Amino acid sequence: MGWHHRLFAALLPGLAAATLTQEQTNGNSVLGTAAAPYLPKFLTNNPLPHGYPWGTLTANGTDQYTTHPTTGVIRSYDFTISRGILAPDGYEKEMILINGGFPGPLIEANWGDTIQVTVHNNITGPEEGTTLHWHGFLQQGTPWEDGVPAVTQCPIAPGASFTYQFQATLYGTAWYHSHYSAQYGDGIVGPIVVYGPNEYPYDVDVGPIMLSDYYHTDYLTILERMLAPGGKPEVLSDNNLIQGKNNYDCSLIDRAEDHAACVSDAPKAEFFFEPGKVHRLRLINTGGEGVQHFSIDDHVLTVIAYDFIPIHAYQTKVVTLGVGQRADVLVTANAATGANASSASFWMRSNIATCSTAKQPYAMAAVYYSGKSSTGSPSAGVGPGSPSGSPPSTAVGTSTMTGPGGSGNNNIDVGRGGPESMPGSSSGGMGPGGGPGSFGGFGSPPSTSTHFGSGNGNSVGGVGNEGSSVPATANPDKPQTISPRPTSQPWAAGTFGVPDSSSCANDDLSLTRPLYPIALPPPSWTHTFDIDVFVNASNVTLWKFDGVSFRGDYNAPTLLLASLGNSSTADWPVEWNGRNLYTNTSVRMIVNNPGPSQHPMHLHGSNFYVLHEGPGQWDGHTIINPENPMRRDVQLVRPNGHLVLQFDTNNPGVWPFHCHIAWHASGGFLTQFIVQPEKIEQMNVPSIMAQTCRDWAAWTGTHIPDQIDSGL
Ligand SMILES: [Cu+2]
Repeated sequence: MGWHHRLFAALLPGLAAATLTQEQTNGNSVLGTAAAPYLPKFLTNNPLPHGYPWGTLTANGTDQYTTHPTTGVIRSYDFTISRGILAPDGYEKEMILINGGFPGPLIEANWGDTIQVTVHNNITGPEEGTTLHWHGFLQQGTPWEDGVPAVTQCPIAPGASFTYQFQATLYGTAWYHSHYSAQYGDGIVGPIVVYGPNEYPYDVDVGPIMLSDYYHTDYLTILERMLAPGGKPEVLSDNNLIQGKNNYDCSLIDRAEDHAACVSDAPKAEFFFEPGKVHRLRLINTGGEGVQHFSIDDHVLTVIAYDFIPIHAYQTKVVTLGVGQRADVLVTANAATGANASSASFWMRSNIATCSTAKQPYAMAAVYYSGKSSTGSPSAGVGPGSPSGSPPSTAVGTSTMTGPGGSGNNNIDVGRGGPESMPGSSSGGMGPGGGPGSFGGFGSPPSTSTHFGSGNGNSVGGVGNEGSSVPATANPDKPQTISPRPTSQPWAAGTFGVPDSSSCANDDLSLTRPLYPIALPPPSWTHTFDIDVFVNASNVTLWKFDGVSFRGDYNAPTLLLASLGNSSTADWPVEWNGRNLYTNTSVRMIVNNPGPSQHPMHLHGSNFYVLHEGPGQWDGHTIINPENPMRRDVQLVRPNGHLVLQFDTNNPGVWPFHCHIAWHASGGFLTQFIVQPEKIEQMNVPSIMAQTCRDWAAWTGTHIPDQIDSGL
């Protein structure tokens, strides 16, 4: 219990019904606040042949599976994973955090760079193993870097470190998460952006926007209840977050059972648009179960990529994302024009009302047209020109991007830090050396900074500005920084309007075509994978996939066994649910879902082709766009429906294929493929993999790991 101190007691002594600071809600993360920077078009500390890290390669002219740049640049990150207490939605939760923040740090790289992340497992009180999985990365030639315990590695033992290193051969938007049990539900998640060529121009990269259902109960307790005799396989989420933020009505808590501290007025996330400009938003469903329906009031979304696949752009009012899926969308800030546009604001929404087991399915965040240069606190009039603060509300965004060198022409040479650092935007931007945390323009009344705390470097800019206007009673819609808060209405008013699309499937496959076309090859093997839920002899409800309920052995990673020549699945325990694909070239998978819940199906090591999806059973021959079928790494199979996928078995390794709902994977919903076993045997597996297993074996020699689930 040493780590188990109370956040509010420690940080908010005697404070009643106050607004929480960013440090209290999200720790060291600044995502979803004014302090989060816009992203550049690419990182410039690279070789730049022909002006770009990727030279002359293009999105629509490059087969990314065979051609990618190799820059030789290594992007290094250092992650320390440890327990901590935060209140992302106002409810105090014991979490497991990366570098003290939720969400975890943003990883950035250019296409062709090598990403290197050293992970220190400092989880104590109690100790646990961990691994990190780099979702969407193909790990060609480095299958042991995939971060799946019991498959590609032994867990990183408590006190030990492990350095992942892999190349970004695809580009776009992705994320990382712990793949150890359902551990990422306690906070081990973060975004990844890989910059690459764009077919569709934009002005401002708003960066990752993480959409996530959220559970007040720690993952291990959830699993213990779910996997108890007589337990139910469905888990109800408590809230829905955008960028790890939302608020929660603490009066909903059953105080007879739950004594956690809770403040109802936790701030929502905030994003900043520039009037008239085109913005790129990188949406990621980082949740445990929920299907997110994302929209922005009064703004049409142009989808330009799904997962790591650039597609022919199409427009929609709502984007549907199952767990693990990403969408890159362009949004033009044209819903308010004229002199007052820069004071306009709108709600961003993400709903999990119709396809998910959610107690509170509505996530909202504020979008301000004030731009970023005025971020800190627009109503306080920040900026070099107003060091002592202008009268409240007069300076909102007026200084934003009015210079001749605004973000409209930054297609080529945007440096780190984004548009506000552009030469030419100095009329409104921070001066040289002036980050959002360094200005002194707190022009608001003295009371604003009383709860701000001294020396809180994370709660930069606007966080301090709102305290003055916090009403005595909590306002659940109150944003963190700025007034006026949005008053916009959802696209179709009413509970089940457009933002609550009743679809539990992804958008129509005929709408989505990859920019670089690849025709569907003939399958060398076709197999039907049935989804089944059953009650075992101990009265525990589990999942079966392809006839088996998976359970892995942390001490015997299958990839490492295969590298030693043990790839005969007949010799493996049945519950490893392994399948050797031998010399297959392309495997077709028909997934049948006879149940009432959707499942986001995720394949490691390859992007699959999506051949067909729909209700009931496949007719056995209809394929959507066979000359250029959609490719992805996650695709929803709808309730009482089918999904037909196919992947080329050209990446040697052992690759899981599973439902990405954390609770379903824990319940055994996973299979694994051995791809090109003879090539695996020829690979030189780094000796650190064996050492990691020795460290894990040593730790488990004196500790009994609490593997109550499948392990994944
Ligand atoms: Cu599932």
